[in-house]
Amino acid sequence: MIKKFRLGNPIDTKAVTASTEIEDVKNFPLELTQEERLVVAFSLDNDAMIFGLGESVRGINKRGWIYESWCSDETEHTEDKRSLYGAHNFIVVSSENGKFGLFVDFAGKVEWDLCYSQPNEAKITLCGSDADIYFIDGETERDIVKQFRNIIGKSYIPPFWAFGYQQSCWGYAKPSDFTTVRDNHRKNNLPLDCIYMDIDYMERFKDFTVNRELFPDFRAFVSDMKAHNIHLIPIIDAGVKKEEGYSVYDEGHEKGYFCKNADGTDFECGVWPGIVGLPDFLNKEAREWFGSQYRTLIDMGIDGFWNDMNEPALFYSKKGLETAREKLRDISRADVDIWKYFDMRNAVTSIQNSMDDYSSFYHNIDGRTVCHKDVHNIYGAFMTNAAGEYFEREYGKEKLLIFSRASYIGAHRTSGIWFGDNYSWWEHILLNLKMLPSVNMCGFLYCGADIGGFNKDVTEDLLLRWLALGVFTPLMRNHRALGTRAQEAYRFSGTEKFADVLSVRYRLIPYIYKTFRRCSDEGDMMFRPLAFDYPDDRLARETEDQLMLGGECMIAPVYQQNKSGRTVYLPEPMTFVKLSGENVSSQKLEKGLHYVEVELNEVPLFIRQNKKIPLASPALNTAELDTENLKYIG
Ligand code: MIG
Repeated sequence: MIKKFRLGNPIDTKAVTASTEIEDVKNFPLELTQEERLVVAFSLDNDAMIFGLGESVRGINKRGWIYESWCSDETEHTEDKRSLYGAHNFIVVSSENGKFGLFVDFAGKVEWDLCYSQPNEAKITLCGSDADIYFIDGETERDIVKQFRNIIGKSYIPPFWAFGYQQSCWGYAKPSDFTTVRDNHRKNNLPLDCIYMDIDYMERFKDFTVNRELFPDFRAFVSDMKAHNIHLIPIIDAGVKKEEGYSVYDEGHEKGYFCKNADGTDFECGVWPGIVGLPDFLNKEAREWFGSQYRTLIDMGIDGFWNDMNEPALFYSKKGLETAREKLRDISRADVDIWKYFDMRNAVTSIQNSMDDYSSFYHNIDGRTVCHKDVHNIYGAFMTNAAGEYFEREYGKEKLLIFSRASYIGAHRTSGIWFGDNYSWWEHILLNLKMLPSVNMCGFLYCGADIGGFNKDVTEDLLLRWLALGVFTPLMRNHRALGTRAQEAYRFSGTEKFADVLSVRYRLIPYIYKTFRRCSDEGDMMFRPLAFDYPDDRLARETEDQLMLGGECMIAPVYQQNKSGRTVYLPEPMTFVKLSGENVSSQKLEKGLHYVEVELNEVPLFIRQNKKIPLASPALNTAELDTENLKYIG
């Protein structure tokens, strides 16, 4: 049962597609304070657990921390943080006394104090007084999620080839960087379907342009890659470079499609291209205009994109920069003591992604002027919807790949997400795992983390262990930052080990794809906490490093260095399978705790009693994958 409550006059976030009757606020089942800020509060038993909040740090059980829904270009995903790139305002509370779901449909900032200030109290504070709040009653966690998914519409399904293995790196620039990656994968029997183009392919970081010095004939280059079954996936950033004669900028400026200052002039800020205008994706006309720009690249043969910097990330605004310079000028006139030194440092660093800036520019939503800070959390989602809606309209469903860094619920219908700038840290394998069920709850099915880690230096064993989790995630992309240690699968001594793990992905694609489609259709989760399937089993409920996958499997990757295996908890008897290249070994295990050994070139998988899953023969890309002749294991 879903109950919808409307407080004030909320902005349409486009999260919910179903029309639900609005209930009298007097019947709201939790404590609700309606002042300048809406506050929802409830108390929890000692045993109660809280699931959800999509892309966030910390555990599968969210209890015991304070989170903020505020799309952020967060460079360090450590447990002290409160926000990451997405704003996913949905939780499920589960205790012996009952279970319910709560969705706060609100475009501004939301603070989730989940037993942080008080051990048994949850307090959700909205930075505003206009919102739709949904309360969902249900028997099980999974059923509550299904009801929620039912009102937000079906999840995006990418093209089939997007389930192949993908290689990315900030820094691939010239054609030979891409052909080298392609050829080295082939030469070493390493499968591959996509190579990403980061900002380096553009002309002076201008969206929808290609650097002609690097790519004199881009169309021919794209088609040559296609002939080798490789899809090139360029990045698109939110900001449009201010440059006279650059048609996208000129048109956006003339038609008034950029976000505005209070005085009606374009708000200007600095990102990779230098000074940019921020397209007003909340303005329908501007949104459609931006969406149609992707055509330039599609006409050259491109069939996939990733949208970046759309929280939006701001390095500085013109005003912020001026204030910083003034402060520095003042400081430079005085003697510098240690406090002045800190002031000096802060003067520069504090202007990035600053609340002052987010509070100072405006959108035009159907003629109504709205301050950015009140709609911040839907900005990136609307950018991606602009693209996704255009693609579907012009090219049909399941034709183009699109995923985004920033997101809000609703964007799950038009795109996927990736989890942003993680580190080459072992603990980030685990964080990757924990986010999967939470984002699935919110409808984001096509998702994954930067495998191997984005920031800092990878090691061979870290990458292999991470890939052994990545073989199960719909988006399986190895990506890293400029200047970090190279991490393509052919860069290490044990290339065959990588071939063993990557071929497991291709063997599993028919199963993963089918499960994915079913979950999109039925509003189900592909990855679930063990707690959802074994609600009466305390050990299962508290398990934070294993997940249920589809209706048949459980996964439990090794995520620590120098381990020959790991301890795993089986809530029921299962078949323990190790997959490696062509090899499959299996062993029946009883319910309970086990230590299982897993080599670096093996992918561990657990199949439930009386269940079977299909395996294909290994292939070097999805085009060559035989999806008909399958062998069943279990
Ligand atoms: O400020 O385009 O998360 O994947 O490689 C960094 C360069 C901008 C952030 C993305 C990352 C991408 C990088 N971008």
